[in-house]
Amino acid sequence: MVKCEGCGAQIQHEDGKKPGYVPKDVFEKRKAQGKQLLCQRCFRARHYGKLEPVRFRSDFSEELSKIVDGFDRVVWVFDITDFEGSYDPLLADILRNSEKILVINKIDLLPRAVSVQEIRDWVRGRLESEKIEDIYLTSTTRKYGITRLANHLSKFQKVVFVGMTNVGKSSLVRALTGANVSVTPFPGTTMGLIKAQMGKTLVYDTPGIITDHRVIDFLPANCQKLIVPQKHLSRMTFKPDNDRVIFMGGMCRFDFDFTTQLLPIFQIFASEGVKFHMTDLKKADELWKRQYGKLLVPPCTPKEPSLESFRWKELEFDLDVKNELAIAGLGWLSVRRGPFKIKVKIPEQVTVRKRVALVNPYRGGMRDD
Ligand SMILES: Nc1nc2c(ncn2[C@@H]2O[C@H](COP(=O)(O)OP(=O)(O)OP(=O)(O)O)[C@@H](O)[C@H]2O)c(=O)[nH]1
Ligand SMILES: [Mg+2]
Repeated sequence: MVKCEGCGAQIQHEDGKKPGYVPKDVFEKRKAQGKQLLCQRCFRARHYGKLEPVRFRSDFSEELSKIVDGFDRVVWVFDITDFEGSYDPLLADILRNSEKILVINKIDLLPRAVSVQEIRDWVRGRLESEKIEDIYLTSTTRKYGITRLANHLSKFQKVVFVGMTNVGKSSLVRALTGANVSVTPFPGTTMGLIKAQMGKTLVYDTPGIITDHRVIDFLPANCQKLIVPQKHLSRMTFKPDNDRVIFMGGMCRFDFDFTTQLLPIFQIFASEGVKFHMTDLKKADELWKRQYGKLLVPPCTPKEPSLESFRWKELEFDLDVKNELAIAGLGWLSVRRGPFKIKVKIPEQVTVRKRVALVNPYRGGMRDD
């Protein structure tokens, strides 16, 4: 079986809409020239920055549960900017009995004042019930933590990188092994198991586990690219009155309720592609309808997906200093002055969680960097 060396999909020449497609003549030509064997989708993603949807996006979790015992170590990868979106109980269950280490990736995107130790302690606290051998913090873009991770993994013969889509598994495999696997800002890039080598250690990349509990999971590929943070997280401070409404794009609306004299203050962290908008309660409904997918991004267009296509849930939280409210696949709100009540309106499937603050508001941690 010949596999695409970028995404691991089985190469086929019959159906352009299925994974692994490449026209036979193109494939033979690349092979004869000794070039890397890529499917059309990987080729286009790399050269034109486009990811084409494939009709059959099969879920890898079932296959993973069958093969996971065959590895000496499982490397469970998380994206620190989307911890809620990176944790999936189904995947945790599959990995329950595996010897595993955790890699917390993309730490370059956090404010620099958050120390490595703080991140590590916070993650340990969040995953108290999981049996984890060790935690490694990495940034593939800054080459941070890669050598330490390589040293640890070199003790084993066969390791596998697993996690949700887009957390940076392929970027890590690439950084560790030099293999030219496909890395793109679109979730769902890797389509099959890919074997690479780091010294004597075999390192396997896998397709990400697909979910529908992150905001990005509902967006078409071109919009996902805009909403997945690449180089920076944007951060905005708000001090809303009671009759204000804040939109975090068109797919997340905050309403408030507080009786305290001091107005609450909080910051919202998200990708630069997410557009915030504060408005009066009286104008909010109309603005939402009119600007959804226009001023209020994501989504990137009013129709993909439309406001009417979602079932919306409304959740209420009591927030205070040292709390954050995380919206999976979108960003999080960090309280600087409270207490206050917040109502969140969001598509039914999206995970929203009140959590202990990752970014501590008391520790000069808010300087812009
Ligand atoms: N800022 C930052 N971006 C990163 C880092 N690691 C990966 N990325 C970006 O995250 C996106 C996804 O990376 P991939 O390596 O393709 O993620 P993956 O987990 O293999 O994704 P799937 O194959 O879809 O499951 C790409 O745009 C990467 O450039 C990092 O350490 N910092
Ligand atoms: Mg990948």
